Amino acid sequence: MSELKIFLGPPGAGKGTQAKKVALEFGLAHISTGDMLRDHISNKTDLGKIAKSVMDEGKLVSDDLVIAMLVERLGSNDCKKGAILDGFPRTLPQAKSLEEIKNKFPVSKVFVFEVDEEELVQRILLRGQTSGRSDDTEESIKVRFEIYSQDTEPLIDFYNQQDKVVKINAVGDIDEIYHNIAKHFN
Ligand code: B4P
Repeated sequence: MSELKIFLGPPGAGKGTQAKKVALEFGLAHISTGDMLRDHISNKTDLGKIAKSVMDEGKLVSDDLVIAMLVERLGSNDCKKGAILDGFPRTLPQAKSLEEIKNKFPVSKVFVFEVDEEELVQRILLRGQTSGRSDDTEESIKVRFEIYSQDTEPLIDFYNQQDKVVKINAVGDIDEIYHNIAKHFN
């Protein structure tokens, strides 16, 4: 069985920053649906063409497309030792899609990144100055926050009911946050 660990939190909470470090240290696959979609956009695939405008507006790419992309990715060899899901699931249907494959890929823990909104806006606008990410704009950030509270935040309850949630204070020193996460891995 290949256990999945989910990194869940608002846009700019540092899920990607921490997922990269943890995956490297513990030899797990790092699956960022945001990075995968951005690769599709750069490679001008059919999926990339659909995703581009949706992502620029700060909205979510449709569940069907993202779930199919994720399930295909889990079939890769590097996921056999387990994977960190960075930015998936973001909706209840996406979470339920993981329930359907739980015999092979059980979710063992869900790390919920907590950061206040003011800090998040500052981080994303700062990233926007260097990343070239076309969704790091004030307009898009507003939509992304709304969607997070409407579609993604309810997942915290969903996983709380399964007793899988680990809350992480994701403000402060990146290495300190990393250690608080890493102590839950073995
Ligand atoms: P993502 O790529 O997941 O983008 P994100 O939520 O903004 O990033 P993250 O929280 O990983 O922040 P990061 O580590 O970079 O999604 C982008 C878009 O893709 C979505 O809006 C959606 O359209 C689409 N998408 C993705 N997954 C989807 C899904 N499952 N379903 C449908 N659509 C989907 O950190 C942010 C910044 O903060 C960085 O600049 C970092 O350097 C900085 N930072 C990190 N930790 C810090 C700290 N402790 N202190 C100060 N700064 C810090």
